[in-house]
Order: sequence, then structure tokens, then C-alpha cells
Amino acid sequence: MAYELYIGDRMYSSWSLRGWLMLEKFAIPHSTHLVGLYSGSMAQDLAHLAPARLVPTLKTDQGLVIGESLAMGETLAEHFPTAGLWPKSADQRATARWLVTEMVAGFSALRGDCPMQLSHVWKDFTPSQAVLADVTRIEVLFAHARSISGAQEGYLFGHYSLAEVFYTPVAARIIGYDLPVSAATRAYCMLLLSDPAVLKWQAQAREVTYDPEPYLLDLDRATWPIG
Ligand SMILES: N[C@@H](CCC(=O)N[C@@H](CS)C(=O)NCC(=O)O)C(=O)O
Repeated sequence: MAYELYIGDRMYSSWSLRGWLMLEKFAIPHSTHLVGLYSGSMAQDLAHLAPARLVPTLKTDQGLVIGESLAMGETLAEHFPTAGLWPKSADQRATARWLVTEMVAGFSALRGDCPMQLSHVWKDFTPSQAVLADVTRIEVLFAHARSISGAQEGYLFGHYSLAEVFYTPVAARIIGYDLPVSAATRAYCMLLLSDPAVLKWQAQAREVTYDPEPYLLDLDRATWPIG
């Protein structure tokens, strides 16, 4: 039995993207099941995995169901200890866990005001002070990670880890709403969003059309800057 991942709509489900990246980027064999997050059939589609009720949900190769993203990541790191989901160095691993857990528990203004979408860039979006504070905090955390790892550019801990998995949808929000960040943070966001796995996910996301479009804003759009 291979790992089975249940995901929601690729265009909008930031957590689903995380769940998929933690399998796809570490070459863990899996199959993917799309559930009807925006079509209304989600509860029915996930009923056989209860008490899991959100996407992503993972069913392991042993048939165990895990219904929270961080629990999925930690479990996969245990099952595949040489795959590099967490950094090897204990200090870097602790710091990566810090970044990931702060993301899982926080940035509520950014997450609430700037829902992930992978189709276009909203022009002239005016972020609230709370969103700006979240973005500043994210940049502080990135700088801290680099001070621990010594990685001046590229991946935060020198190689792709769960930190990149959890911050890829954050990068999509920063780019998709053209939020003000340093050149270094923008370059890091572009690196995450240029990943071939993310581009594959995005291409599949764009095969689906929505009417009405979720999270519509009364703003002009620019094209997504990658691809
Ligand atoms: N804490 C969960 C969050 C998952 C989550 O909120 N997923 C959203 C989609 S991105 C969802 O299933 N929403 C449906 C709902 O809230 O009913 C995790 O870490 O996996």
C-alpha cells in the first residue's frame, strides 16, 4: 500500500499544497485524491477517514490516517529518516521546527486577508498594518534561520526542507498580493514558487475554472511572474 494523500482545490488550498510537497519533494511514493473543498462534497469525500475532516489528510502505507499537516510532516520524517525532511544539524532542525510551528500557529492577518491563489497578482492591494506586521515577522524569521544555518541565499537551511514546504504558500501570498518585502525575501519567494513541483501543481490548478471566483477583489490583475 502506498501513501495516499487527500487534497482540496489546488488553486486555493494552501494546506493541500504543503501536504503534497512533503511527499513529492522528498520522492515519497504516493497517490493523490482530490476532494470537493469548493464543490461542497468534502465532508462526504472524507467521511471514510473520520475523524479527519480537513485537507490535507494522509493515509500512510500502513493505513494509519493523519489529519493535521505538521503531524504528517513529523511522521514522514520518522518514516524516511534519510530523506532530509528536517535539517541534519540539531540547531538547524530546532530552528526549522520553530519556523514551521510559528507558521502553523500564526500569521492570521496574512492568512485571512490574503487567501492563497495561484492565478495572478493583485495590483495595488493595500495591506493592513496587521498584514505588514506578519510579513515583517516572517522576514525576521527568515533572517534568523539564515543566521543559524549560514545559508546567505537559496534554501533557508542550505537544502530543501519542511521549512520550504510550509513557507511555499506564504511565498504565494507575498507574490500574489505584491506585498512589500526585501529583494532577498522576494528572491527566496520566487525560488520557492519556481520549483518544478510547484509549477506542476499550479498548472493542474489552472485547469479548473470557478464561477463565481472565490476571494474576488475589486482590483486589477497582473500576470503571475513565473512561467
Ligand atoms: N490545521 C490544519 C489546517 C487544514 C485546513 O484548514 N485546510 C483547509 C483547506 S486549505 C480546509 O480543509 N478547510 C475546510 C474547512 O475548514 O471546513 C492542518 O494543519 O492541516
